[in-house]
Amino acid sequence: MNEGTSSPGRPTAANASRIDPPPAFVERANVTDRSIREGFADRWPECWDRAAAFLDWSSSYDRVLDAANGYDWFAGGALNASYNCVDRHVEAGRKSHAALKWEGRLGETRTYTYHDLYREVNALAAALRERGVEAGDVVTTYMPVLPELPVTMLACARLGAVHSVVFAGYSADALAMRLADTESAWLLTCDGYYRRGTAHDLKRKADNACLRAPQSVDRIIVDRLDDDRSYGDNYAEYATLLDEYAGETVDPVPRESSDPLFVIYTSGTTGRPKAVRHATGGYLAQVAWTSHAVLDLEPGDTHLCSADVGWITGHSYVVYGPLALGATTVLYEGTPDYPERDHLWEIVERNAVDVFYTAPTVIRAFMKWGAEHPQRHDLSSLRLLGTVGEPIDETTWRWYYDHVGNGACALVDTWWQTETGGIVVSTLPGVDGMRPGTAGPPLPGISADVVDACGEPVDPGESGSLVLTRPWPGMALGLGDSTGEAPTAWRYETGDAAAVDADGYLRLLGREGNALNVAGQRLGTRELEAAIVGVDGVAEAAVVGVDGPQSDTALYAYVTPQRDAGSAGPLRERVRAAVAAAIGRFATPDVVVFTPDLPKTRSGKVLRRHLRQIASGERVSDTEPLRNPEIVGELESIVDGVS
Ligand code: 6R9
Repeated sequence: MNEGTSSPGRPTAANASRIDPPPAFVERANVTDRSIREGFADRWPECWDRAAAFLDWSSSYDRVLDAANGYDWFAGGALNASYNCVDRHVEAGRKSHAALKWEGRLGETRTYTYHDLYREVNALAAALRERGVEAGDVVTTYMPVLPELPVTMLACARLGAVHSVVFAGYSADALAMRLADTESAWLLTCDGYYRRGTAHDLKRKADNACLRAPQSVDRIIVDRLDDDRSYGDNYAEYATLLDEYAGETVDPVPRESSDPLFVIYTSGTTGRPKAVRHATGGYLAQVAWTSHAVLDLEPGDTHLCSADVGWITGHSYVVYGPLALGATTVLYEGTPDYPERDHLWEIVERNAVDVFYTAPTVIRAFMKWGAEHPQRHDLSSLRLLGTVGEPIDETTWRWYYDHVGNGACALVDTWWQTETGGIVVSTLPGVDGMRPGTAGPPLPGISADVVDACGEPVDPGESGSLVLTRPWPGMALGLGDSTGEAPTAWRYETGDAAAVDADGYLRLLGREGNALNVAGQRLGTRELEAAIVGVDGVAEAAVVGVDGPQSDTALYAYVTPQRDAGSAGPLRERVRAAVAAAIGRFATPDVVVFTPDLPKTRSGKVLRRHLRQIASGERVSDTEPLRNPEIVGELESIVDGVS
């Protein structure tokens, strides 16, 4: 555990030196015009025309933003996301260009040209149509990062159906909740997947989830494992369907700009994950434009984003952004240290990757393993490095810049959320200087403020809450309680703490309140706590995350057992198993601390701040708000004993 009060996950240096973008990068960057910011600022919302111009519309829109009835971006326009990500590149003569390159966990590789992608998306869309899928229906997927996953997303989009991608690491319970909540009557899954060379059964979890769903679920299964299992009558085989429908085509169904493209679940403020819906036109425009302006992608580039497709980062920057631009996206199924700690660098070298996008937690792991791993490879194809998911500290930033980028790449620290759809805070790499540990200004067209508890902007350098004060195209449907408000009154509270420096760069300071960032993914403490409190023998629970010096957030679960709970060992295992079952193994607490009570205010609120300080070995100075201050000393000695 980390000691003392420093928190390496948080940037501290407000005035870290600026690094100019490498001249060789600027020379060929997509965006180099410094006036772009003014152009956007004066012409909001019309400035977002530039983003929509990256798409082909089957009917052009009449208004950039219609604020009369919620916030309707590119109102009156119609388009199809599958057409934009596939057909138009084929029509433009890029049939034989690589669209997807898949790097499997057992070292397998598969390449899909845009023409291959076109054929498979069409065949699957024909099969889904035959199985009753229509525009507006929700189709669920539950599989690891296989090429079949983006193919399914694009086949749904072609039909105007809404996809709901469920991360394969989630439990049967988590899948069942999502199936029921969306009333989804189709599921595409696979038999299992490999982790560190060992096969894991996914079909069993999918079966369990379907049993629990109130509706009947039509199932299609991808054969991933090397075994002879038969799947039974409930499943159609993906490969068989592709053969059956080979050569069939499905006309892309035009969608209104505000029709949903997909639904994705994220941690909200309550114990239950919340459904976030993204609109076809605004979302696709935002991810295409940011892929161009921030990730600097262009047709012919090879992009590797290490995120799982099941998270929003995978939706936006593994699938939709790069494919909308006609680039090559590398789908990475693996784990960075399997079979070797240079696995990712080997992939970068072999595919001559131009742009690499990952999370600080991954970079910190690389840093721990040592610079010799990237050094062993020729990474000179890289031109831009990106990071997302949590604050990146200056040390990690510099390591990434020096040892992966060899001091010659542009580096973007991109801040955004499931709700924002795409990047909203970042430097423009061909225009702005980089400042390690500081994400950058809001992108042109985005307005942000850092405010105090009364909603007043704080002084430069002071920390406060980050709010976005104008809508943007990639915003989730219905965000910020939009109905009826004039655009000037609209605001969206991001739930992140931040400070804005004198030059307008934002320093992100982590989540406020009850959300946690684990391995770059957002989890609500309430979701974890709800799972723990459901365990027989548990009276109460509170979960906090603590940043380790080099590694991920460590999860501490403070648990008050019931009087007749039995011995601690088995209860601890039941707590861990309950979290694994409700959410997934990746969310299992690192440390379970049993305590007779939790620190509480007089009104009974659990003070997680105190629990965080105790877990990180800091002194708890401020016991004034506590109803039970004596618990602090007791907890300090218990935690000392277990961590
Ligand atoms: C894209 C994604 C969103 C939360 C967000 C914030 C954290 C993301 C960050 C960052 C500091 C960055 N976050 N990018 N914090 N610097 N560059 O991660 O979406 O899973 O919804 O998480 O992640 O706390 O509020 P999501």
